Amino acid sequence: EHKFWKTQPVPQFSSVSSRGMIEEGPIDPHKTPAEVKQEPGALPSGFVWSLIDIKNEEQCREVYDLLSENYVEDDDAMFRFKYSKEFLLWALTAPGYHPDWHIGVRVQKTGKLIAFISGIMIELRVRGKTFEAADINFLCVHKRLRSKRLTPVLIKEVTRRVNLANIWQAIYTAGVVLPTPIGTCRYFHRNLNPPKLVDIGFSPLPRSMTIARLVKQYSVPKHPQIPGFREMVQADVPQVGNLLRKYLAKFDVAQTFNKDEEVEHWFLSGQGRDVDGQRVEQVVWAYVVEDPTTHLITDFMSFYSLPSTIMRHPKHNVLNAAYLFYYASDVIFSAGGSSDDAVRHEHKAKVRLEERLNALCGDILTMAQNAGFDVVNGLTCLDNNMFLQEQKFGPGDGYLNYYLYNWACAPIDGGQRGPSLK
Ligand code: YNC
Ligand code: MG
Repeated sequence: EHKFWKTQPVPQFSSVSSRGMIEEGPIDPHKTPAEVKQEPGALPSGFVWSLIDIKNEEQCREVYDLLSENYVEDDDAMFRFKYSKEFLLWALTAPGYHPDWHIGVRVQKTGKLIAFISGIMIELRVRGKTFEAADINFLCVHKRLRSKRLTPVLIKEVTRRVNLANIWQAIYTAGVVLPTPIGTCRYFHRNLNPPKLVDIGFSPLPRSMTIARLVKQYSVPKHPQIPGFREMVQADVPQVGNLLRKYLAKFDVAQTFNKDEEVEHWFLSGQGRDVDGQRVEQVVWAYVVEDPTTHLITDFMSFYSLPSTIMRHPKHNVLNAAYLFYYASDVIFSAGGSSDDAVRHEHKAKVRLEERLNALCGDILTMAQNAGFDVVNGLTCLDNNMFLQEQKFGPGDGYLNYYLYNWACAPIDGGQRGPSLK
């Protein structure tokens, strides 16, 4: 069982019961980059390592093609993620990224790309400790080469390259259960296009329901309702950065977003500008609320576009899905007070935050609808539980497990961490 994972510095399932009193920190002591193997590991014969320059259009297309055909599918093999080239570029070139953490495997003879794994560098805080970590994503092996133990080779190679940069921790998410999740989030789905979602089998049509009634039930206002709600612009970056850092401080696990450059990258780049007359797909949408009197930014919310291929349908090929991403509000609520006064104060803050997040999410649904999305997906992360049900998101079949590499840590509740790019 878990021939590979049992050799890795991750908590093993058997040690879970003792995690209550865990000392949080590295599982293996850190080495120095000089102690790391300087050569890539061996691949099965006929295959070669190939670093991918994701900024090169042709190479980006190769990764796109590999993922479009071979990446994550749902359990019923109805849908498969279809990340756009623009998304890959956005996700893999965040400030501080290492080009040599974008790792491909090719068939030696033909040059065909048949596997990929990637990491980017982020600053991560887990409870009271902050450190640099690799955020690992887009692990993919071509369907015809599955079950040949290529995955451990890919993971060891990305680990080696991360260690060469003197980084010894990683964070990653996966639908599969491996040793050992720090926590699990569930996917929720907000229907914006009932006729299509019913037609493709994404949403059921309850027997007592008609499409017309579903349409009515899921209709959203044509225009945003919050006074001062508008698209985020460049000049908002410092304020949004401060708001986001403050907001994320209350969660147990979060990327720190210490630099405004990161805020700019994650929320303002990939906004679908025309390049040399060529239309570029928009990846991320970000909005703020500017207080009409003080002109201060009081709230911020974002989503990204991640379509799925609809695998066997005569009429529809693509499900246009938006995913809730980061948000923040200047209403800070975190439970834990002990005095009566503190508890009363917390309760008020909680109610105010619930109101704000519901209003924000409502306007986000409007914007997503206007941008042509069929569905908005969200995880039970951050404070999403405060508004998912009220905004008519329904629970889905999918779960996402969160993992840390080489970091022992007590379990983390779903509502105690940030979203993910999957
Ligand atoms: C997975 N998703 O358990 P054991 S998520 C990690 N993440 O090992 P083989 C996985 N490990 O159990 P296949 C994994 N899926 O024997 C499987 N494994 O110890 C483990 N799917 O390898 C598995 N993308 O090559 C087993 O399996 C071993 O041919 C078996 O390939 C698996 O990006 C896969 O879902 C997932 O492309 C590549 O099925 C393939 O089945 C595929 O024989 C569709 O592998 C796409 C898909 C995964 C998306 C993601 C996060 C990846 C995290 C990797 C771990 C990073 C660790 C930290 C490294 C840096 C450290 C520092 C510092
Ligand atoms: Mg394999």
